[in-house]
Amino acid sequence: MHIGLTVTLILCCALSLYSFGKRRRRSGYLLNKKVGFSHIDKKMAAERKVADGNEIPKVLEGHKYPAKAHNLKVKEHLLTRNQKWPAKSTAIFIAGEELEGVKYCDISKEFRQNRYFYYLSGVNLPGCAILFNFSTEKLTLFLPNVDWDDVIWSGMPISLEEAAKEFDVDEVHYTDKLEEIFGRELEGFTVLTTDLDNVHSQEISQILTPSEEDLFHALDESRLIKDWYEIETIRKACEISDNSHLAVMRALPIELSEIQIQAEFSYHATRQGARALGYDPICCSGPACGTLHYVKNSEKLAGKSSVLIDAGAEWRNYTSDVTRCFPISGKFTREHREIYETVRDMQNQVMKKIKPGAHWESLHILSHKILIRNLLKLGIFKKRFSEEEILQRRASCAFYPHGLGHLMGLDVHDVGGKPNYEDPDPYFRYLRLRRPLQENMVVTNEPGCYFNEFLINEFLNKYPERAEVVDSEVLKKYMYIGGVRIEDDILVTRDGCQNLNKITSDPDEIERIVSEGLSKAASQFHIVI
Ligand SMILES: *[C@@H]1O[C@H](CO)[C@@H](O)[C@H](O)[C@H]1NC(C)=O
Ligand SMILES: CC(=O)N[C@H]1CO[C@H](CO)[C@@H](O)[C@@H]1O
Ligand SMILES: [Mn+2]
Repeated sequence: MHIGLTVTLILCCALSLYSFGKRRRRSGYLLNKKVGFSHIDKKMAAERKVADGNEIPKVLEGHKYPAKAHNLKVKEHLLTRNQKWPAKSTAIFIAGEELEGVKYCDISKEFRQNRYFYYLSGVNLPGCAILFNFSTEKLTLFLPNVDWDDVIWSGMPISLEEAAKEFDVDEVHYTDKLEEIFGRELEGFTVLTTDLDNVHSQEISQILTPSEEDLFHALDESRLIKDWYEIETIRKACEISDNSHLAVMRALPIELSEIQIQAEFSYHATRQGARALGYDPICCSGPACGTLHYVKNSEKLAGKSSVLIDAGAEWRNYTSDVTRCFPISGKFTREHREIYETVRDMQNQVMKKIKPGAHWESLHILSHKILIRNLLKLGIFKKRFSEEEILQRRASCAFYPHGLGHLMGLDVHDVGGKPNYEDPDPYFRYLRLRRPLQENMVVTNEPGCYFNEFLINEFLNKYPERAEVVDSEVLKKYMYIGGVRIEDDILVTRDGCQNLNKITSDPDEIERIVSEGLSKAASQFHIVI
């Protein structure tokens, strides 16, 4: 195991023991073999802290979302990229998302703020716009005009004064001031914008320069490297996910189907203040675990042995992205355990190599090599072929067709990764991060190993030179597992990395957690039905 991780585990363990007597623990469980799960469980039952849905991490208290700093970063990237944009006459403008109605009725679709807009403003309200003047470095927020009909139903909107206090901006106006300000104060300016989708004034549309590649480049390069505020926000999202994954693992008596796994996760995430999940959760069992983006979540667990859940809470618009696998019976079957250990080996070996300067492509290939080494040991790959030979033939992509991981932040697959989905090499086609790591990137480390008829046909059987290296008799024995993926969110630090997730991936520990849960009656869980 990674040194940093071990130290964190030991530290947290010591801290939590200390706090039993002194005060309540702040966050969820950090599980450690030496303490023993039952011991923690009993203690926790007696002293359990009830989640506070409004809690914010201490470090973030009293701080605004750093919108101004984000605008300055974008400005710097833009000016460095292209001399064409002089600071004295360039500005950026983005109109944020609006509430969108559902056809033929009077409810709205769930609001999801434009991530570029949020990055530059920290504002989650619909119908706003933001203007940043490179010359004065003044950041102006425009709130939607007050719609008095709307006040009847929704109450008073935020006032100009309140908005100026809440957000990190220099000035706040209503949108009815937009044309005047554009006409009077931006003469001779190039005003760059991402798109004109929510710009309703003809006059303003004509002034704006949409879709400029340099602007997207600057925005993406800025979002690529997270500042301390973003890191702490992501850390909170991760903590919520850790607790929710733990809840799922220990609630099998009330999880009879995949949808109830999803229910358990969402319920616990919401209780802790996550107003949304970062993406549709993938909850699968048995052979369905082999479908990479399975979102049906509709099968029963009965008769299966494996579960895979890939779900991440979103907190203040920053997401987490975590995958765990466990045995439904509380005990891994032999094959399931073998594949689990294989994937864990892949993840651990990669973890040791994550640091600034490391090439993600090389780490991705490293994870393939470890997969091949393990599948050779299991006899799935025939022993007369060398590791290098199997790699050259691209045979392992039949079991591990996706990338090692991706950037994560405001979006689950965050911007700036420079993927090439046209890459003819199947090892790299789905790799979403194609550049060296830098300090304060947040990436997922999520290797996997799958047994899926479609993948096997597509990536193996269509290529005789690949099919040749696989022992199909041995392979058959593993099909029922479907697949295993282990995924954690990793912060690249100055000289290494930090795992932002604390939920255990140790198979013994997982067996213990699942078994503890199974030893309870359904009536011991908080359910009415
Ligand atoms: C932008 O900067 C220019 C030049 O300094 C200034 O004249 C103008 O008033 C500013 N406009 C806005 C909207 O901040
Ligand atoms: C879905 C979600 O978490 N949205 C949040 C985005 O950020 C704002 C402000 O920080 C929150 O109010 C939203 O709930
Ligand atoms: Mn992921």
